[in-house]
Amino acid sequence: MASARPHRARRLDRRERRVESVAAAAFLVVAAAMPLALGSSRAFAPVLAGALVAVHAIASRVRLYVGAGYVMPTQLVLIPMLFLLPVVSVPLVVAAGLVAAAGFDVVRGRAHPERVVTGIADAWHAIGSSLVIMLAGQPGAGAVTWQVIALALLAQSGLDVLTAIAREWFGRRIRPTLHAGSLAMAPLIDASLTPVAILAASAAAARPTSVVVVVPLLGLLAALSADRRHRIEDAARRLEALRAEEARLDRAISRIGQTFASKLNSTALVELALRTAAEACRADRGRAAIGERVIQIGRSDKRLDRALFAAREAVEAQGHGCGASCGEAFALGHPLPDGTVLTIARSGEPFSEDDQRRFGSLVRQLGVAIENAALHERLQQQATTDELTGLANHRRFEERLRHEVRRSRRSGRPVSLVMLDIDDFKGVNDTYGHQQGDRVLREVGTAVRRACRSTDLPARYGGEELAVILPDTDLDGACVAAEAIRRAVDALELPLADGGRLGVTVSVGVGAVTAGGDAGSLIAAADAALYDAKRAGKNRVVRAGGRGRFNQRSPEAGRETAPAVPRAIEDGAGAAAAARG
Ligand code: GH3
Ligand code: MG
Ligand code: MG
Repeated sequence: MASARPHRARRLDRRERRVESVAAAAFLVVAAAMPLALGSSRAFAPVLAGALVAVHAIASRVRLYVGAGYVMPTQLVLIPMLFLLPVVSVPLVVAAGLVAAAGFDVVRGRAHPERVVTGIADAWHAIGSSLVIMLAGQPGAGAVTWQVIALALLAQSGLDVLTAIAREWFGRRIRPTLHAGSLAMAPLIDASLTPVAILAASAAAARPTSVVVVVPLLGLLAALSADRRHRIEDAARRLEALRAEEARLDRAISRIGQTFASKLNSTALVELALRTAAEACRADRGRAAIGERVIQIGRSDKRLDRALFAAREAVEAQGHGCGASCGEAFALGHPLPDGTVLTIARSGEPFSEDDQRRFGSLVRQLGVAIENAALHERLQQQATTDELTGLANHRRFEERLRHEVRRSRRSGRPVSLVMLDIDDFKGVNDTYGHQQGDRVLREVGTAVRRACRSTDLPARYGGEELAVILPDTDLDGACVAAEAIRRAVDALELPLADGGRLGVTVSVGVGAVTAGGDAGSLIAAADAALYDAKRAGKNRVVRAGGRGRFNQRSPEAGRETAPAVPRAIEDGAGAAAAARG
């Protein structure tokens, strides 16, 4: 009969192996004891037994999949065995058929030799029906009553279900409810095959070779079972594809998350778009050139790269998204509004229209995202930059100063502040006009920026007052930097409308964060030093606190008493002060 066994493609573990070995050994003991203890009136025909073993082996290779397991239509052979062979030998002959089928798989390398042991244990059911037929007096197929057949079926199914439950429970801790489907189906299939099997047995009683009549039926069942298996495998493959699709979607969603986190930088956006497009369209490589910058994803491959290049050329020639190929490499390209072309490529299979549509839509959305990013960057820039000087504005200055002071408090590293004010700037406005005043402010801003390190932050504090934050710089270092700034401004010679040139100076106050100090007190200290520099005669650097405050003077004595009006520099006359107007 059918052994109602769960499908088992894998190797047995230790526990299962033990349980299967015990089940097989117990079967062999019982099956071998039966002929010895009970004897038989029928003679054993080796050729017929061999033929039945072969047909049983064929039948046990046909698997009718039900529930979580399968059922084998071996009932078609078991019944003829019961009426043609000595009944006491039937369990061993059935086991031989099962072992032959398993051995065939083992020889072909499709099963582990342990499958032979489970094959023997699968023969338990045959003991049930054999005992019933024997107790009924071993009637022939033509003489058997339906009551005997029903009883034999019941004993066979009972034993089969019991051993199946026991083996699964002890071997794998699988509850009977989990394989109830195949457990219930096995007796039903056996019962429905029994009438045909009895007819085959009756025919074989007259002519033993007639037993092969069951073979075409087995063929039909095998074909149906193979078709069912293919359908199941097909569904499993589709499920697998759906899972892969789902995983791709997950990855795409996580990319969108990265986009949110990417601070809307256009290069990062293009790279994310390429990766997402490659994922969505199953491409192996992607490329985009933004100005001098080339963004590439995937492994470098000459053929794919040629296809990418061809796609870019095609897009540039036609002005819209299109595909190109190079042998077995296929590429898609699509332009951004600024003319940048994004391309993706894969080998083996051309891109579908769906791929083209998806890629085009992604690149269009990327275009919008890049425009937004540029706008965002511009607004960000505007919000933090002083328009006239191009330096950081007051807001950014305050934020950065607070940040640096907090950092300094945590790390113990110093931070200094330089504040500078253009000397006699009112005079510049009054003498040369407001526009010239703006020009001076701009040039002073540029000179200050150039004199700073990249880690410093020069800012317009307000009016004609500038400031520089110097992270990781102590008061001494900041005074050196301040002096360099003062000199840089002092060296400026700004062209005037009349061909002359204008000199400009700044007074500088320097402060540094002291223990427990905050941004406000740092500004106050630097501002006070700046005030001192003004009072001391301008065009000089004064440090906050310390000995007498006035500790960095302009080296030029003439500057000690700077004029209250701007200096117009006479050609070749150096720093001679000559006020105009
Ligand atoms: P001191 O050496 O004491 O600093 O003298 P000062 O003339 O520079 O001082 P004061 O603060 O009296 O004058 C500052 C002037 O700077 C007043 C204001 O009109 C001018 N100013 C402020 N912001 C701008 C600007 O953006 N452009 C121009 N052209 N002038 C400005
Ligand atoms: Mg001033
Ligand atoms: Mg001022």
